[in-house]
Amino acid sequence: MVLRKLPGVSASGMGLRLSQKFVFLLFLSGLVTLCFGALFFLPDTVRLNRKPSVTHGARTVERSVGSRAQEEWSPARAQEPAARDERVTSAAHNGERGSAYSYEAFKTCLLKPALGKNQGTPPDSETLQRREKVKEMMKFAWDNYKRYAWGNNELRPLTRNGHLGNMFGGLRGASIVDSLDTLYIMGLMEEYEEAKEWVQNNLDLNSNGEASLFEVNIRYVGGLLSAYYLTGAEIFKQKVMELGEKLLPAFNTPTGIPRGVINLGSGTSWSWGWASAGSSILAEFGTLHLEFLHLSQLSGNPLFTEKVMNIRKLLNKIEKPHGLYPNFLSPVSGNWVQHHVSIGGLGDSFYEYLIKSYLMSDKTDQEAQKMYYSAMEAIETNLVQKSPGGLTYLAEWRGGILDHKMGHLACFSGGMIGIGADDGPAGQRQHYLDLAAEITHTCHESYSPTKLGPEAFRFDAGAEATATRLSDRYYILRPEVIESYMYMWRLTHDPKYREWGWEAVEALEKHCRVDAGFSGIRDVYASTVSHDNMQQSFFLSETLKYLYLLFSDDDLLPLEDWVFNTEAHPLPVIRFLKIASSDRFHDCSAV
Ligand code: DMJ
Repeated sequence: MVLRKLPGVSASGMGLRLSQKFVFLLFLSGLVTLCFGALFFLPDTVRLNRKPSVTHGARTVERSVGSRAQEEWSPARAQEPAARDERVTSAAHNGERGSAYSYEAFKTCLLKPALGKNQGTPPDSETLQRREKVKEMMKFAWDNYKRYAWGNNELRPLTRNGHLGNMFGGLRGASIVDSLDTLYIMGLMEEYEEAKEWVQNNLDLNSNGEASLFEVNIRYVGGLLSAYYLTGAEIFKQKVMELGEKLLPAFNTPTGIPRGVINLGSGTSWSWGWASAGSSILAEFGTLHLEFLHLSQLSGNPLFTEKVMNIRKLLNKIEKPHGLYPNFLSPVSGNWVQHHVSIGGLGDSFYEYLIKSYLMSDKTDQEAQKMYYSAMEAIETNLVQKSPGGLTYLAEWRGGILDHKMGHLACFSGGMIGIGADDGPAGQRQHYLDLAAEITHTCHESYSPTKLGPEAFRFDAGAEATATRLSDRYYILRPEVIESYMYMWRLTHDPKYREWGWEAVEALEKHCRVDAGFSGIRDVYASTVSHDNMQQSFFLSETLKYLYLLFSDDDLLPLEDWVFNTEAHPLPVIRFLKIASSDRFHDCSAV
C-alpha cells in the first residue's frame, strides 16, 4: 500500500478500530460527493471561460515577445476604486475574466448619445436637403447591390452582377458588412435589418482562402465592431470575436510582425509577392491597433492587445532614418527593407492609427501621442513642400530623394493633422490647423475640372496638383478628400468645406452614377466618361458616410466619444483603459 511507504507514518500508527474506520470512510465519501456536486453549481461564466485552442497556441508563441506589453497595458479595470458605480465595476471585472461584456455599462461611458439629440438633423433647410440627397445615394447604391450582387463582395454596376475578388479569403458580403453602420446612422432601418439578417444567417467565417489581413481587419472586423457598439446586437460581437481569433496566427513570425496574407482556414501566412524581400507593409501591420484593442475589450482576452503592442514596441525602438518610418519591414529580422516613405499608399493609415490610438485611449496612451508627434515633426522637416504656385503638399521620400507626387490616399492627412492639432507640443495648435487646412485645400485643387480627383497628382515640370501620367488619372470612388472636408468642417465650421462636399456630390451624380449603381471612372480629365464597372464597398462605408456627416450636426457620432477606423467605422473611446504608470481613471458613473 502507498501509506506504508509514506515517511513517518507506519501501518500500525494508522491502527484504527473498525467503527472509527467506518466513520472516517463515511466522512470521506461525503466530502467527495460535496466537491463533485459543487461543480454543477458553478456559474456558467466560470465554466465557459475557456479559450479556443488557436488562442492558446498563439499565446504560447507570443509570450516571449508580448509579455511586457501586457504588463504595461493591463486593462485598468483591475484597479478600479471601490466607490465606483456598481454596474460599471462589475461589468469591468466580468470583462477582465473574459465573460459577458456589459453593453449597458459601456453606454454609461459615452459622454453623449451616439446619434445625437435628433439624429444629427441640421437646422437649415439647404443642408438638410443636401443630407437627404446623400441618403438617397446610399439607398440607390444599396438597392442595386441588393438586386444584382447580394452576398457578393461588390457590385459591378454596368454588367449588373457581383464581384468576389481575392482580398477577403473567401469571405463574402463585404459591401453588407461595410454598410451596416452607414445604414444605421442614416436611419435606413429596413435596409439595416436586411444587412443584419444576412450577417446572422449567411456570414460564414469558415472560409479557407487567402485574405489580406489588413483588408479583413479594417472592413470586416471594423464593420462588425462598430455595428455592435452602435446597436448592441450580440450577433455582431459573436461574429467579430470568431473572426478575430482567425487572424491571430498571422502574428506567428519571428518578430511578431504579421505578414500581409493569411489563409483563414489553416492560419498559414505569407508576405505579398510584390513586397520586396518578403517584407510586411507599414500601413498594413500598423493598421490593426484600434480594432485589436476593441477585440480585447469585448472578450477580456489581452492577447489581441499584446499582439499590437508588440508591433508598437518594435516600431518605437527601431532606428528611423531622419525620424521617418519606411514602408517595408522584414517580419523575420525586424529591420527596414527599403527606404521608401509615404503618407499615401503603403504608409498612410499607420500614422492615422497613432493619433487615433491616443484619442481612443481617452488621451492616456502617451506612447502613441509621442510617436505621432515625433513622426509629424520628421514629416514636416522632410516631406512637407510648397509648390511654385503656393500649394502645400506631402512629397514621397526615396532614400533621401524627394518624389514630388501626392496620392489621393494621402489626402486623408488633412483630417488627421486637424484632429491631432490639440494635443501636440505647446503653441502648435494653430500651426497644425493651418497645415491641415492647406493640405485639404491642395487636395481640393486636385479635384478639377470634373470635380473628382485623380489617383495621384504631381508638382513637378510645371504641374500643380495634376496627374501627368495617364495611368494616374482614374478615380475609384475613394473617400480621402471628402474625409478631410468632414473633419475640417467639424473643427472649423468654415462653410467652404460643406460647399466642397456638395461639389463632390454633384460630380459623383454626374460622372459616377449609372443606371444600376455608382461606378469609378478611368480618367477624371476626359470629357467623355469611361466607367470602371465597380462600386467599391468603401464607397458605402466611407465616402457616403463622411458626406452624410458633413451635412449633419456635430452631435451625430461626436468626436469626443467616437474614433473612426480607416474604413470609417466608428469605434468608441475606451474609458476603462489606462497605462499602468498613470493614475488617471475615467469615472463612468459620473456621466
Ligand atoms: C479604404 O479601404 C481605406 O480608407 C484604406 O485605409 C485606404 N483605402 C481605401 C479607400 O480609398
